[in-house]
Amino acid sequence: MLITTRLGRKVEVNEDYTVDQNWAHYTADEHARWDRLYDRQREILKGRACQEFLDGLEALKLSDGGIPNFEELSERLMARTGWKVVAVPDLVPDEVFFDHLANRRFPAGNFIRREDQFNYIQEPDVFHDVFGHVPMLSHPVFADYMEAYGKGGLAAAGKGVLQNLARLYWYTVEFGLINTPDGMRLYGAGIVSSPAESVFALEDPSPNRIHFDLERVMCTNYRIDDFQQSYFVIDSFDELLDATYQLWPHL
Ligand code: HBI
Ligand code: FE
Repeated sequence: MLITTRLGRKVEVNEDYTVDQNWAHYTADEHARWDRLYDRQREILKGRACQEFLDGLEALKLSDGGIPNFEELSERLMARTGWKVVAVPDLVPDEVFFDHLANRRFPAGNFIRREDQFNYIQEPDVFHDVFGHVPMLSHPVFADYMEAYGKGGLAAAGKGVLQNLARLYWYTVEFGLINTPDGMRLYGAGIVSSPAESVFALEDPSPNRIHFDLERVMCTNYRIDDFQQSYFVIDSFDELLDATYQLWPHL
């Protein structure tokens, strides 16, 4: 079916809003841009990202250079946690998004930011989605959390709680922090894919850093176009999974 993206592009998509990644269509400049984004962020994340994220980067060979081929990436990811990466041209409707997550498919942008968007892009491009989100999907407990979140989202559809669920996603999957024996570390995709926020979220004195509390997370508003005023901190990824059992005991 034909859709119009938020940027006004008309794109032919499958019923589930996926498209063919068409890996061959990336230019040498785009592959080089991925490498520059990757190298810069990897350096910043030393001592800042949690070990599980860094292990995922290595295990999925995202350091191999160039924009990853989703088919090859999915083979590696499937072998570890049964997840695969599917290409989408833009954000997809909530229901479609939840259905993908519930079936262990992560929808990742198939486009890469332009050179003039090198430091920030609002839309989730392939660097935000694949570098930011995919490494944690190789962690068994986080992989279970993301599936449970998707299943819960489908169960909650039509019950007027989507805003609460969006906050849970935002303060964990996108902007979550975790306590480790070596100190506080990053795991949220929105932070680990942002050079400035990777430093701000851990080291700036201004934001609140609140221990994860499901009720409080679900009633805390968030900002899309600026650093967060509050970050929520878990002690383990099991805490996230427990939160879904609280929300959806029947799952
Ligand atoms: N679609 N492709 C894509 N990626 C997302 O991260 C995404 C989405 N649709 C909805 C959405 N996120 C949020 O509203 C979630 O909280 C559901
Ligand atoms: Fe994201």
